[in-house]
Amino acid sequence: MYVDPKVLKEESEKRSLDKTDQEIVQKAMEDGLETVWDRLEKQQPQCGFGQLGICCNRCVMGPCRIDPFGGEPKRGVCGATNDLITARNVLDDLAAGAAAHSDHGREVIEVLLETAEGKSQGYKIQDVDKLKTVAAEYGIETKGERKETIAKNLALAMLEEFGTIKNEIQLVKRAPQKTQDMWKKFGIVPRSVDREIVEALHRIHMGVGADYVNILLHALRTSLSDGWGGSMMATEGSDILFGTPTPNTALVNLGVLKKDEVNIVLHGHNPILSEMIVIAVDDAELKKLAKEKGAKGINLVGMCCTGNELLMRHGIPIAGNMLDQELAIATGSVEVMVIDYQCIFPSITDTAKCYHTKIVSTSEKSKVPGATHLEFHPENALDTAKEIVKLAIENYPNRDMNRVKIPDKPMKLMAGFSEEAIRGALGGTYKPLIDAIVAGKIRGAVGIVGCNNPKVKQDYGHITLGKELIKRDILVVETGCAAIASGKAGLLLPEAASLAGDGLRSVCEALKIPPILHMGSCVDCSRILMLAANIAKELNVGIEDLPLGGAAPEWYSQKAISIGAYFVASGVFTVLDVPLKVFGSPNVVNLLTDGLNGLINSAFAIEPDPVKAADILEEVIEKKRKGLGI
Ligand code: BF8
Repeated sequence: MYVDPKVLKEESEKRSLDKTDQEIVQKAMEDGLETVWDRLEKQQPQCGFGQLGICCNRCVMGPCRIDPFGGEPKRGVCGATNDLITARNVLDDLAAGAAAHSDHGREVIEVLLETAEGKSQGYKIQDVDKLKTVAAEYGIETKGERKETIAKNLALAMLEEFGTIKNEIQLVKRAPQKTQDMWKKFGIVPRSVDREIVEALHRIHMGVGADYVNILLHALRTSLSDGWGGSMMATEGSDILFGTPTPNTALVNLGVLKKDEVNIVLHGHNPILSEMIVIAVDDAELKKLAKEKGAKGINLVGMCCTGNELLMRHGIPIAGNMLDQELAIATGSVEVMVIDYQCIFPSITDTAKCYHTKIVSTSEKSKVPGATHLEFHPENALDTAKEIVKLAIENYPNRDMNRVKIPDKPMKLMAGFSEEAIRGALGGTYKPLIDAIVAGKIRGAVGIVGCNNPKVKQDYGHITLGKELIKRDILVVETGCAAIASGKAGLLLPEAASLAGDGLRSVCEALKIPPILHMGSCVDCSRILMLAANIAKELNVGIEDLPLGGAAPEWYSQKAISIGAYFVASGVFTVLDVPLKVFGSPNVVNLLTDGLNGLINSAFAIEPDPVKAADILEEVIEKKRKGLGI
């Protein structure tokens, strides 16, 4: 389809910051492919009541909406006010996000159990040290026990964390005592993962309480059950099964796809699927089959957070972040995109139809019309993984080479900075980092996390904020699509230290590390919590006392609300650049951005401009430094 080159250029530059992405945005437009940006445009203008959080579609007396200018209607049919409707909507979104992370965590622990019992296929317990450390936290005997026995007992204890009468999640005890005391004082210690999520759904039902503050306090408790519960178990269980990440180098952007190899893109979240595909592509017979079909080899690349999992542990190349899923297909070079769940566009099979790409869905929870469904179960995981790889190889001859366009410059990056790896690089203690912070070489640290959102130019928020912070000698740690954005922009390389202030640069140069550290997938925000907790414990303070901040510059997902909330509830001041849907309730806005300070010494800010967001974060960090007397 002919599109004016000027329009192509302007539109692609409006949609994405990265040159390689822009190249494929242009190809997608020329191919006449409908993408997320087109769909966003077709939705304009979006519902103002929805954006303000004051529409309620919870029961069939409604749907209701409140007049945002103070006129009528002031209440829904049931009598709910703008404050209540907004707070319930926030809790609803947050609970969905916490559920998504935690259900992913549960599946990892179930595989750990089946592996311990010898019932799974292809999995092994790889980090025995971590297995023993975590088991000891649960009071499980490790001395002289077989690793399988320890793993079984640990998996059973962790499954207990999901929905029982235990009444307190074990891993919450990893937080500094002062932070735990604060949670106790305000009644937000999470009791179990499922309990908080179910109670959240109960509380948003019509007629269950009308106090927006009480609802939002439960939102904090639910988020803590994710951060210190479901997500943390996902991270720990995955490390035990697949290894705790250590620093490595790899490649990123759509240029990791190959012109002459079978390209398989792994998209979604859970490493229990992607790790098996990693093993399968190494199979000698499948490699031979690929050659027979005319390909030089099999090229496995990641996307979104399952891509981050593979990148962190194996240095497997990553094709991009959330807004790259359609663009990867638009290169015309993808034989199979394997999906599990979360962040996968429901229209992805329609996108694939424009090329030869097959979408393979693998989770019983996440079926997509038009996809080939090869359901993944731990008992025959490797067989299924091989079947998927074979399908991709057999699809290679269907590729139309005339429609292939792959950017030719993948970017190098460094990843693999687990909390253990960072501590290890510092000599087993955070003292050198603390000394650098006390000396003012590093003013503090900020966790930039979360997604892409087509309402923001792809990667612009992440990159602008990241660069602003490092320039101000603030160390940045990242997860999720934020980290992939930084990778594409070359900020995850030690050389990027040249963009940092003098103090941070000198530290990065001495340690040969980038000024922005990739700490993993979204569930690995739990690694950021552990980093903060362990530093706080060395200083004998609470997390809320540390010169730290959080930011989600391009978030879109309910999961990001949960992450933001558990950062704030854990004492990390957090800036959201894309507004939460709360502005229809000044009371809710005040509570989240100010009132929480009085309760938990931390709060949210909402600031769409990433430079101004950096100003806010710097101010908070300097205030916390003052509080610590440094
Ligand atoms: O799992 S992949 S779009 S939701 S940041 Fe955001 Fe990206 Fe999704 Fe977190 Ni990860």
